[in-house]
Amino acid sequence: MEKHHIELHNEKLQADHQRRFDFIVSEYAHVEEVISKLIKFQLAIPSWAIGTGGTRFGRFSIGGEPRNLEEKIYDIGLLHQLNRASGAISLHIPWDEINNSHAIKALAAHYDLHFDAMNSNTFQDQQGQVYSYKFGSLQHVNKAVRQQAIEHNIEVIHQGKALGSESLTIWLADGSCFPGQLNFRRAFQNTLESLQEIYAALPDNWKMFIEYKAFEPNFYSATVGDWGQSLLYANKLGAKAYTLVDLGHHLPNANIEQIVSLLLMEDKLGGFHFNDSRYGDDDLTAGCMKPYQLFLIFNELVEGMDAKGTDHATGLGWMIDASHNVKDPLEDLLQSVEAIMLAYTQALMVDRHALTIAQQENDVVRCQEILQHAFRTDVRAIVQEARLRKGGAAQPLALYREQQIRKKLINQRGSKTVAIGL
Ligand code: PSV
Ligand code: MN
Repeated sequence: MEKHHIELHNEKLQADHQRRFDFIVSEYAHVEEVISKLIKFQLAIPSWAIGTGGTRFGRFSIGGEPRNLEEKIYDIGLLHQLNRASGAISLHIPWDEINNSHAIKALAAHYDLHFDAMNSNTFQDQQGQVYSYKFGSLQHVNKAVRQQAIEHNIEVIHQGKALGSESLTIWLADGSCFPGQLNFRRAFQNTLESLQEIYAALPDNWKMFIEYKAFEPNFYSATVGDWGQSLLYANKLGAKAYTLVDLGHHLPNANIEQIVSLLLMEDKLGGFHFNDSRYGDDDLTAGCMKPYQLFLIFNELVEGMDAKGTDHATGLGWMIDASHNVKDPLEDLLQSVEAIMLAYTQALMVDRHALTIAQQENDVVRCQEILQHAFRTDVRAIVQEARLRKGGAAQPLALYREQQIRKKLINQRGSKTVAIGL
C-alpha cells in the first residue's frame, strides 16, 4: 500500500484519536512506559493462516489467496505495514516451498519481516514419502519411520537456518485412537529418543518448542498431550528445549494462566500459539470468545517475565495459530493482533504493587477489583498511539476495507486460488 494512503487515513482520524489519548494519559501516569513496550512487541503470523481455513466438511475460498510463499510474504508485509505489530512470519514445511532461501530472506527483509519458528510436519503423508505416519511419526514402533520423521525435522532446521530463523516448533499428531493400541511408555521413550536426535542437530542459538495438544487427530491418547508431558520432554532434552502453549490445545476449562505461570517459573515456557475457542481446537480469532482469559494469561506472562527480568518482546516466541472458514483471513489476523495487543496493554496496566499487597492480606475482593479495573479500562487509544508512532494506520481494519484490498488481490490472483495448508 502506498504510504500516502496511510497518512491521509491517519490525518482524518487524528483529532478524534488525540482526544481519547489525552484522556487516558490524564488517567494513568505510566502510559509512555507502556507505549515503549508496545512499540517493541511483535507477533509472528503463521504462513498457513493467510488462506481461508477449512473444516473436514469443506473449504470455501475467499479468492485472491496467496499461491506461493512469495505471495504469503507479500500479504503478511501488508498486515505489518498496517499495524506495525506483525513483523514476523512462521513457516510450515513442506506447506511452504522455499526454492531460493536467499531471495525469500531478501523479500521478507524488504517488508521488514523476519522468520520466527519453523514448523515441521509429520502429521501428513507427503507425495513420494517412503513410510506412512498413519500410526505416528517420532513415536512409531518402526525405527525406519521414526528415522524418516527425524530427518524431516533436521531438514526443516537447515531450511530455517538459511532464513535466519532461530527456533523449531514440533507438534506431533502422535498418539492412539483406541485403548490398547499403544504401549504408553514405549511411545514416550521412542518419542524422546527421536527428539534427542533432532535436538542434537539444533544450532547453539536455537530453541526447540514442543507443542502439546490434548486430542485430535487421535482421540484416546496423545503422546505430547499436555503441558506435563511436554515439560517432561523439555527437561530431559536440555536447556534449548521448551514447552509451547497453543491456547486451543487444552481440555475444557483448563486454567491456562496457571500453566503459563509455572512454566515461566521453571524457565521452560518457550512460546505461544494464540487463538480462541469455545469447544476444542477451534482456531478462532484471538480474544473473540474469552477476552478475559486472554487478559489473565497476559497478566501472568507480564508478572512472570518481570520476576525473571525477561525482555517481553524477545523472551518468548509470540505466534498466532488460527485458521478461518468464514472470514477474510487478513481481516481476521488484523483482529487477532489487535486483541492480543489490547490484552497485553491491559496486563501492563495492572497495579502490581497494590495486587501484591492485596494478595498478602488475603483481600480477595481487592485482588479481583485490581485485575478487573485494568481489564475494564479502554486501552484502545494507547495501542493506536503506539501503532501511529511506528508509522502504522490509525485503524488498520478500516483502512484495509477502504482500500478494497481483497478485491485487488482477487483481481491480481484470481477468485479460485487456494493457499496450501490444512
Ligand atoms: C495443531 O493443531 C497445530 O496447532 C500445530 O501448531 C500445527 O502446526 C498447526 O496447528 C497446523 O495447522
Ligand atoms: Mn498450534
